[in-house]
Amino acid sequence: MKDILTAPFVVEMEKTTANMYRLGWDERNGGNISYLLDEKEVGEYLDLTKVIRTIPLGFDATKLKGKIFIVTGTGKYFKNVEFDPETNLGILRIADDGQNVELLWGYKDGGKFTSELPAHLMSHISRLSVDPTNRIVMHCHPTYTLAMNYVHELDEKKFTHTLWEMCTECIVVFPDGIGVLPWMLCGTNTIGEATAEKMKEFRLVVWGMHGIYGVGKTMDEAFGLIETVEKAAQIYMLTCNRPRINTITDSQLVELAEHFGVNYRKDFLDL
Ligand code: 2HA
Ligand code: ZN
Repeated sequence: MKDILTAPFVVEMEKTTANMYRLGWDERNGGNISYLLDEKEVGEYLDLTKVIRTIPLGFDATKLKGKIFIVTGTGKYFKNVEFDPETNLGILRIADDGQNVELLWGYKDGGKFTSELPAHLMSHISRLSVDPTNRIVMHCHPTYTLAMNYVHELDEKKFTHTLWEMCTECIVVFPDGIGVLPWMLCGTNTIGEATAEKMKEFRLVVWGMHGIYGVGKTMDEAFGLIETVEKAAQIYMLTCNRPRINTITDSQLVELAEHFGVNYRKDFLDL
């Protein structure tokens, strides 16, 4: 058996959480990541018949039964993951009854998965239904995106359109736009269900006045989506109090989308 601490997916979780922390997206215990793993690959590092603990889920995840995820722990700080992955992360398998998870590694101090696991697993179910290669669900509190939530209408079309105007590459990176939820109580099945509904349509979902979710086939895709939104939101926040002299027009946005061959939300433009 290989050493789990050398597993690429553990190292990737360490590097990503450290990176997000240093970007200021994950203060204190803010943010969470879940990463769908390949069973065969995990089997090289862990005895998959050895379950450390069974933990109740509090919702039905039958559609994911048998699937294995590495997930950040509840109350844990992203800044600490790289120094103590076995306490701050857990590897869990969705039990056959869909009501529990089987802990295979981690949460060493008796801890458990993030409080946002409903939103994560329900989002995995949604994304897998539209993209069977999706693996990552990432949540964080990026500063400018959050700031923008207080001064910009929380409307999907308007929010997306404003961000598309802020950097030339935005419409190419997230042509599918951004789903927006109003402020809702976090850590609940209700916000999980609402997020998952949006995830059928979007790879990015803003939680009003809380943060953002990004998904992808890889850590780079999920991270890159959020990073691009955050950059655009920063430009917006740096310019929104000043007269706008120049902008990227809707016809230029179309030109970009057509040149790069992306399937963009035409209804998010005013043509
Ligand atoms: O886990 O970000 O949404 C901390 C959070 C809750
Ligand atoms: Zn949060």
